[in-house]
Amino acid sequence: MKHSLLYPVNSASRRAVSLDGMWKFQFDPQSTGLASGWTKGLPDPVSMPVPSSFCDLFTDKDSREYCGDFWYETDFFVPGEWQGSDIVLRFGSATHRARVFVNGTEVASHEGGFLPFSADVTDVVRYNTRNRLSVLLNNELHEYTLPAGETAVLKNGKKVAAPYFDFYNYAGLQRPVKLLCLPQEQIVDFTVSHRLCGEDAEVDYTVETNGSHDCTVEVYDADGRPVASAAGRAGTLHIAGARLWNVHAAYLYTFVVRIVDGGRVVDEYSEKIGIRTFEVKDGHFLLNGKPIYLRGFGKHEDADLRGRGLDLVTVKRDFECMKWIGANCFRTSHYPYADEIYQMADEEGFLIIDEVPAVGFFESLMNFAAASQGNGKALGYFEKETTPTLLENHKQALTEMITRDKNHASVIAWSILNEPQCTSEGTEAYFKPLFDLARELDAQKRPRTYAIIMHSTPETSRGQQFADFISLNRYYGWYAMGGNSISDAEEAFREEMDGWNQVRRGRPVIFTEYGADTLAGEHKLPSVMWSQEYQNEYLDMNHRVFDSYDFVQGELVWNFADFQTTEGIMRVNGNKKGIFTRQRQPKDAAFHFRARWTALPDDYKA
Ligand code: GCB
Repeated sequence: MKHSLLYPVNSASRRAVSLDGMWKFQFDPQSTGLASGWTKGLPDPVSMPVPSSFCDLFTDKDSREYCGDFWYETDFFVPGEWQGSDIVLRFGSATHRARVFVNGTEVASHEGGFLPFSADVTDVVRYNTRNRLSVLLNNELHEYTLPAGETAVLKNGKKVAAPYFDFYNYAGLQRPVKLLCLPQEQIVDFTVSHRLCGEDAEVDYTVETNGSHDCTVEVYDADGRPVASAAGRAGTLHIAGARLWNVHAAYLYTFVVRIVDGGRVVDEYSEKIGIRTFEVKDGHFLLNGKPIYLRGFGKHEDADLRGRGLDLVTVKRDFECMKWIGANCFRTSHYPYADEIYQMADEEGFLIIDEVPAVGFFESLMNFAAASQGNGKALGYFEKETTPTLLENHKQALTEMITRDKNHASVIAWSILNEPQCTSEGTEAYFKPLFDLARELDAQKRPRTYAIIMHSTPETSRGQQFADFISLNRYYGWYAMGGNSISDAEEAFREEMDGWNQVRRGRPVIFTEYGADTLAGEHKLPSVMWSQEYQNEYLDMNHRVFDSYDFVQGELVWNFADFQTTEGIMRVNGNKKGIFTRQRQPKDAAFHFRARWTALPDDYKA
């Protein structure tokens, strides 16, 4: 049976219990735990909070940098009154891959560290008593996994992660874990797409179940008043005088989906959904038919101590900072974020470009930097022996992301890769099936894009033809022609933009990255690179270029906040391109952006 990616809810027929808290944890460097019976109990565990990355909690370097197999363990109670129902464990994610055991029996495995999966444990749990849950995780990187990298072995025998990407390889149970009790006949999936008809809206829906009984859907407004209903597994809901979901003015309806057997409710699931349309038309993004200029950030799930662990305090602060600065959009660079972040974006009226963890697809080591310098290394990535495996993993992650996120009003586009090698022969054969798959899976037919690296130009990119809008990562004035050469940078930038205008075929262009590393507190007059003053000069130059091309329809600066990376000569304890510090306090540039973004009209360049 297809595993449901529906968000866990409590309802007349469903129970969801959080298993978050302090678990047990142990490294397994020789990968002998399974054979040694660790599913019967970890021999020498330490305590470990869930959700969190494990890395930054330790005080020794070997533990922080640990790469290989590691175990989490807890126990959970299953009430006797749940007998006869389906008992399911739901992991918000497990990075990067996991095998799950209950009372010693393997119940699930999953590849990919940024999307949910579940395990049906009905046949292995014991009722009215505690059950042991053991999870064997692994955080190694390979050239055929998402994200991509290598696993090296030091002379002392320890494995180390060598990411092909510029963020720390945080791992662990980084998102909530839940125990679910579901009816045997259950709703597996629910999908909506919207049409506006004058003052009204029509919502086409489909319900997928694992049984044969009929379904109903009811829609309630924010005050709990019923506004529409329909019966059947597919149909159309007519909402008279619909209140539309909008940027910074979100409005959410509650959709209640039921499986019914005569008058009996077999299963009930509910979801808050905003009604809106989004499309690319005549060189513009149209939200509910009106032009919208995108402004905001590339982000990371990244914070002190918890690493990539979901932390609602950080999530709340991030949204407050984004509202304060006048942003309306962010990209989930470079992986799908926790469910709860999309729910918050739905509530707050933010637009999301949702990105699958396809990052590091370049043939070189510190590849995001090497590649942008065109340093002569072989660049082909999609012509390898491992490419078919990579493509299968990529399709799986894309399918899971779209299945999970398709009903969010906040999600306006799919980003299918970040900075892939896209100039060599294998590009078309690799890209086409993925772009086709995204179109096929998404009932709302959201536009598809991918973030194009500096090295791929209008003349050389073989991938851009597939994108519904063009997304550029550009660092003129930072990685190229920085500091006193910034006037050359501007000239070269404009030349490239003229080139994109030649090939864009009416499509809008946005910047999914531009930015300059800046140390909070570093000042210098006149400016030098890394100072607050240079960050502002760099931004002024970039914005001058954006403002002079009408086809530029969005600017997402890199990055919302400083974030952790692997140590090395390119980074000072992390990437410092944040407009906010890692502690979410403003650098000077934050005030610069606030002045610009709060003054730009929503329909700038309409
Ligand atoms: C990029 C990458 C991003 C890096 C950024 C940088 O092009 O997409 O992951 O962090 O550049 O700061 O170099």
